[in-house]
Amino acid sequence: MTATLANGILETATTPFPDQRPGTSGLRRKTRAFMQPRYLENFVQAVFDVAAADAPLARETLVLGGDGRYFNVPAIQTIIRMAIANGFGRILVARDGLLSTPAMSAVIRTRMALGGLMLSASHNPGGIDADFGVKFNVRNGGPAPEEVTERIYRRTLEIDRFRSVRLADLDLGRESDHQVGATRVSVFDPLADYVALLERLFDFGALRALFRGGFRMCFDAMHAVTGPCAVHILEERLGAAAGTVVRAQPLPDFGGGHPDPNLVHAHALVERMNAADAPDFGAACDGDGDRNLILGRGCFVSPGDSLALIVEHARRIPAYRDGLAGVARSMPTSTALDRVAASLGIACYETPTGWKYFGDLLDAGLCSICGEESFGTGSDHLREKDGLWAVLCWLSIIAATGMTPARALDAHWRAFGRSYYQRHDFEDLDAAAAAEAVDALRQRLPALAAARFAGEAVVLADDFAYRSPVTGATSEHGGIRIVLADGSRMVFRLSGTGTAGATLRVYLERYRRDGAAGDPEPHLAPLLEAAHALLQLRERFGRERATVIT
Ligand code: G16
Repeated sequence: MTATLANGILETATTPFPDQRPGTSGLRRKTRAFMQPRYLENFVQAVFDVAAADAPLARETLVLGGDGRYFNVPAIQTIIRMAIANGFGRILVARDGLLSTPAMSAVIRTRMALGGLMLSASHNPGGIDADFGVKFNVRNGGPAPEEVTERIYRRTLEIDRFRSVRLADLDLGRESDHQVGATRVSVFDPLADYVALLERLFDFGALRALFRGGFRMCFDAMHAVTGPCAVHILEERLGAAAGTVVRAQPLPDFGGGHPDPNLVHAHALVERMNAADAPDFGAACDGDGDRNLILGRGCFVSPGDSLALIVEHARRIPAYRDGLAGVARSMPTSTALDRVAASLGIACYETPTGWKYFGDLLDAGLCSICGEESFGTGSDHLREKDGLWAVLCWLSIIAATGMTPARALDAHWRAFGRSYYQRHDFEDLDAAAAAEAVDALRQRLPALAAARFAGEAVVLADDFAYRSPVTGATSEHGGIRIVLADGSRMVFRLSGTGTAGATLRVYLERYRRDGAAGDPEPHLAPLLEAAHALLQLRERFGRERATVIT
């Protein structure tokens, strides 16, 4: 039932959906779930109610955009009407509704907005039968912290009405300004703030010289949101050859692909980088542009190594010339970063999985660069991970050192040793059975403290808990970790970004001081065997092998 209030605002009665608790990064569900009546509206109204409890919205700006997946534009039009009805002073909508997650963070920070709603399910596929998501970013440009997402969730459980206005769809195809009642709605250029920021961080002149010297790269935009920005920066600004960016046009179904920049889903790029006439450098970004994949000729740079190398060479990049305050990684991420941090004499923080946990460290100036095993790297220039930033870091390292990615990796492993690392994902498990498997392992932790695996004694067996050194906020159940005497680790946790069933992630790391190039698999085999036995993957789920290994 919808009532028209005296001021023309429409108020529609609703009832709660019980499943609107945000996961690792916002609320992700099947597209059809979001398309059912009131589902999107309930969640967005809950976000607005929580925001309004903290600040009068009339003086605030809301940024809106998405990664272009199916349902992006209709959802944006709905949210514009709701944001007007909820009394925002200003709404900034990205042209064509296309905004990457890092660009969203940049715009929030530059325009001093209250925050933004980012419509994306990240690297998950798009389409009416695929995935959709909504993420709320706060004033610092980063994902809402757990305390805020919990308040939003609690609000979704009691919501009984949402607000909207009668308004025709806005033309998002060109930059424009509209006054609707007390709200100014502006359609803005999604590249401007973000590109200007990157230009301040990097030496574009040096990167132009690299391409002028004949350097060749291939960037796979995976038909997702980074395409236009990558063409602009790499081809138009830095002079990379036309056609350097492939699959550049954002499509609602990502061209039928899975916009996840890893060895499995970016296989066309991987094949190209393994071919005889491969370019010097390859990279890809995901659906919303915050993840990155880094490749050299016949060489994959794992996310943990990429993070460690960027930190090792950070002083070669103008923005980090004066050194780093500290660094951070999520707990399951390889400890390669810790060794570089120790050599630089800076702190290395270990946080739960989720970019939101880096926010207060960055805000407090404790951390300059951070990253995760899930192909995310970023710095204090934003409060989100940033795929193109990572690509420009690597181009800067290559330009400054003259090393190929393979040589840079070799030099790194010689200096620091190597963390052989893999993540094994067991997807589409029954959610209750997966939770039970992890619970059963948790119960066994005290006994495991005295066990041995792969010939090494266990030195730590716990369920990761975190306390922010800045705010004191705590977070529990970050993953079960079993650390061995030689520094090897097995970590087990359930993904918080899936939309159906459960994905069990098994992270394996084995450190070798004399580690060198080569496949990590044989080095990790004893840990993999132990992990299978610990979780009884065959007995419980009939699984012999992971669905995806990265
Ligand atoms: C999100 C978060 C990341 C996290 C990743 C995987 O990335 O922002 O911090 O590492 O999910 O989370 P999980 O292991 O719980 O699935 P994105 O790129 O999907 O937004």
